Amino acid sequence: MATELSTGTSLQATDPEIARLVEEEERRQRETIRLIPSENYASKAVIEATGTVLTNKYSEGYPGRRYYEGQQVIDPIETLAIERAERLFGVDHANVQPYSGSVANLAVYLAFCEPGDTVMGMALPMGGHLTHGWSVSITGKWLRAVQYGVSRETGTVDFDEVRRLAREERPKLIFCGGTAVPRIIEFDRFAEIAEEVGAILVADIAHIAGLVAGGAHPSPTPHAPVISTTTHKTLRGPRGAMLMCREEHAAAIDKAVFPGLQGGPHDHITAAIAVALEEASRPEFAEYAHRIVDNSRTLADELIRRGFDLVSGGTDNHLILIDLTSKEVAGKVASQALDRAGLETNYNTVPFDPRKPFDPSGLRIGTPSVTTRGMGRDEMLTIADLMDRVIEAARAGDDAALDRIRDESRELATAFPAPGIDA
Ligand code: DSN
Repeated sequence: MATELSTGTSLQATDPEIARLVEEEERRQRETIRLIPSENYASKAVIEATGTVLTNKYSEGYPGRRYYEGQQVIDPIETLAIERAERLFGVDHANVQPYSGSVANLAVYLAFCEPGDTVMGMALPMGGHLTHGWSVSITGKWLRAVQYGVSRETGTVDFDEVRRLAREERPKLIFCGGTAVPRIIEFDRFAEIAEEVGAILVADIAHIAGLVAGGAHPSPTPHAPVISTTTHKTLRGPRGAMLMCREEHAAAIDKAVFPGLQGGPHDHITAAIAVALEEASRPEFAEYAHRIVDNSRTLADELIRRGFDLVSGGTDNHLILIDLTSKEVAGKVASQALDRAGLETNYNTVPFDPRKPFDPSGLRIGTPSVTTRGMGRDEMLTIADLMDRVIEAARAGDDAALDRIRDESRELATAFPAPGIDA
């Protein structure tokens, strides 16, 4: 049955080629079970805000202090976004202008460091982020980055190593958080170490911002003077980022974002961030955040029952990191087979991975998107079953089986409308 697609008639008339591709992506998103833990479905309201005339405006500066005229509407929009962020996360100050999480993190370095200064973060293959000082990133090239990891036994942050490195290296900044961390981030323990060595603790909550907002993960606010986040992952906003901090750091953070790193903010995105923050302040969002974690635990338990080996032995949040070594399938082969079968994941390194980053042992999955679609316990059990069969088919090189599973996953996906697409 044909489904009505949301691409506007103007786009279709002006650029049918792009319109067709957007429609194709819309259909792909509708029919696929999305398990990439950093992705989500923004609401129709958020998507609408991004597609407005606000994209036409320049507004370098901050509300009340701009370098362009005509800010009668932009100022209240940005002020609303700031106030909503401050209220939702209980922080003194928010800056909603960073274009992305990477730029937000760069602004933190610019605010507090000189080139060559020592900083500390979790190593990328251990679950950290490129911008936490990994060697190929500017943050690993222009700063002296010391990297901590997880314990080989538990797969969780090795706080003895964090403390030892911090005492030896005396970093200016310590980043906590990451992109493949399936457990609670213990902000209090990081804060204790940062305080002992005189470092500023930066909590990168990009992955878990929605869980924090909804009370499904402890808040970094009492412990971290600086908080960095993207807005489009569990927080379910548009693609963008925010920096939040204590009052004493507000001027340095603002100056680092603009004029330090960026020019004009993307006002259409600022408006959409404001909408997402309003949505995230509602009781139903808190329920959503808790359901993400419930679903993640159900999926993890079922995968373990089926013989999958999970880093750290399970999950406390939205994310599951699978070490496929025991299944005798490489992460990339598995993720490509899953994609063919209609389950979207990404291959990922696992801690102490003997394989290369472009062909690692792991698979990273998560439940924010499927939870947004309204899936629950029964569907998590079905997804574990589909994944299990896909991995088996991938090992056997059975493409026909993958294509049969594709029909099942399409049926499951389309039974749960995705906000912003089907609404
Ligand atoms: N690319 C993001 C993720 O997938 O986790 C991190 O920046």
